[in-house]
Amino acid sequence: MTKPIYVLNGPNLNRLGTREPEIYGRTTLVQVEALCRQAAGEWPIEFRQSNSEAQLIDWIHEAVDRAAGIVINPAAYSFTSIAILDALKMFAAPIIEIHISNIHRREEIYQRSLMSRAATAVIAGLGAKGYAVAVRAVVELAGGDGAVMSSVETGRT
Ligand code: DHK
Repeated sequence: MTKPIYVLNGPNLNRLGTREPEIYGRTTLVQVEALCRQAAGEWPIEFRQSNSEAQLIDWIHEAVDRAAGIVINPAAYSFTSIAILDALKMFAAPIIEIHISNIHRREEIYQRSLMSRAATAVIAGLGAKGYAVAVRAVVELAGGDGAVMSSVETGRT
């Protein structure tokens, strides 16, 4: 049985499409889910969103026991939650941290993500399309048809 890829979304992302469209675009979270499922092909996806820090931690614990990889947009918790970082540190398989906006070009408060310490890689600024790239990377790192990624040594120790 192929282990699923968990795609986890943090606070306020349920409002994608209408929330600050000049920063986050018009793509809704439902459309983001469709992009992820298309990019995953046959690979099963668990796609979830919560405004709750505790809920996101519980889902990461669940992923520790049954997932092939994690794609996570922790949203504002990226900059505040050591608890989510600690949960991600328990996960041994690939983790791709994703931000729809390029956080490094934004205000100071958005520039230093704690989560990157646990991530295999970080995608920021590709808009909703970044999710498809992230899912594709996990599929390949987790043993899917790894034409591109197989030669990439993940720096995670
Ligand atoms: C989403 C958020 O909600 C913000 O708090 C982050 C991230 C950026 C995004 O670009 O997807 O700063």
